[in-house]
Amino acid sequence: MKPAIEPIDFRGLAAWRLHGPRGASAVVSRLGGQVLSWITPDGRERLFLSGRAVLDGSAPIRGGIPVCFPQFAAQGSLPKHGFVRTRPWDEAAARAGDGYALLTLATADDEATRALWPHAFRLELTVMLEADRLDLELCVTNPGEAPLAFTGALHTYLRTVQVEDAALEGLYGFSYIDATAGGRRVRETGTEIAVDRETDRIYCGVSRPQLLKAGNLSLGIQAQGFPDVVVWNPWVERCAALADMPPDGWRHMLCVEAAAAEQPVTVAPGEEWAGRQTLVAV
Ligand code: TA6
Repeated sequence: MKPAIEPIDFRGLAAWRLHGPRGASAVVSRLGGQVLSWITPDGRERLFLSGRAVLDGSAPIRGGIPVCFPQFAAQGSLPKHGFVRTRPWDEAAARAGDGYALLTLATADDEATRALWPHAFRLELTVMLEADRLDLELCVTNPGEAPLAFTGALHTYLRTVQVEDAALEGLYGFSYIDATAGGRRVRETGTEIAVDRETDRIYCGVSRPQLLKAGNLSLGIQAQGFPDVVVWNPWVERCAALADMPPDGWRHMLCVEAAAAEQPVTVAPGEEWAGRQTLVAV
C-alpha cells in the first residue's frame, strides 16, 4: 500500500491511521492528539499502550505519546500534565507522498481552558511517519497580547519486552532532578542507564540524542527545542497503584520524554515556539 492517511475507529475512539512506506503504520487519536501505535516495517509495535487505558475521555489515555501542556507533571495548580490530553483535537492538514505520511492536528483555547488558565494559545502537533522513523513536532503559538509561559512534554511511552534488560545511552554527564529522592539534583555518571527500580528523572539541558537498547525494540531518540529529557518507569508498586495499568505494565514500558520541565518556555505575543522528538528504529 502507498503512504496514505485514513480516518478509523480505534477501540471506539475517533482516530487516524497513517500508512507509511514498507508497511509502517501509526495511529493518532483525536482525543488528546495522541499517537497510540507505531508499527515499523518489521511488524513490531514500538509504543506501549496499556491494555487498561481509559478511552472514554474521562481520564488521559495511558500510553502512546501523550501531549502535556501547559504544565509538566504537578508543577503548578493545573491538572497533572495540563489539560490537552483530554481535549479533542481537529485535523489541520493531512498529506502523503513518496516515502511519508503526515498528519497535523490542532487545538486552541476556549471557554473551558480559559476558566482553568487565562491564556490564548494554539497548539499544532505534526506527526510524520517514514519507513523506520516517527517525527513529532509540537508548535505553540501565542495569539494573545501577553507573554505565554508554559511547561510540557511529549510523554513518549516506549515499548520494551523486559525493561530490566533495556539500557538507555546518551545521558552521561548531564544532571537530573530525581523525583524519587525528593527532587535531589544528581549528575549522571553512567554511560548506560539500567532500569532496576522506580525511576522518575528530569535530565536538564540535554544536548545529545539517546539510544534505547532493548533487544529487538532498540530505538534512537532525538529532541530539538525541548531542553530536557524525562525518564520514567513506575516499577512494581507504583504501577500497582495505577488503576489504568496492568500489574506487569511497568515491565513493558519506558517513558523517554522530550520535555520543557525544569524551566518554563516563554512565547512572546504573536510568536511561536516549536519542539520536536524523533524516534528511529535501529
Ligand atoms: O513524566 C513523568 C511523570 O510526571 C511521573 O512522575 C509519573 O507520574 C508520570 O509522569 C505519569 O503521569 P500521569 O499523570 O500520566 O499518571
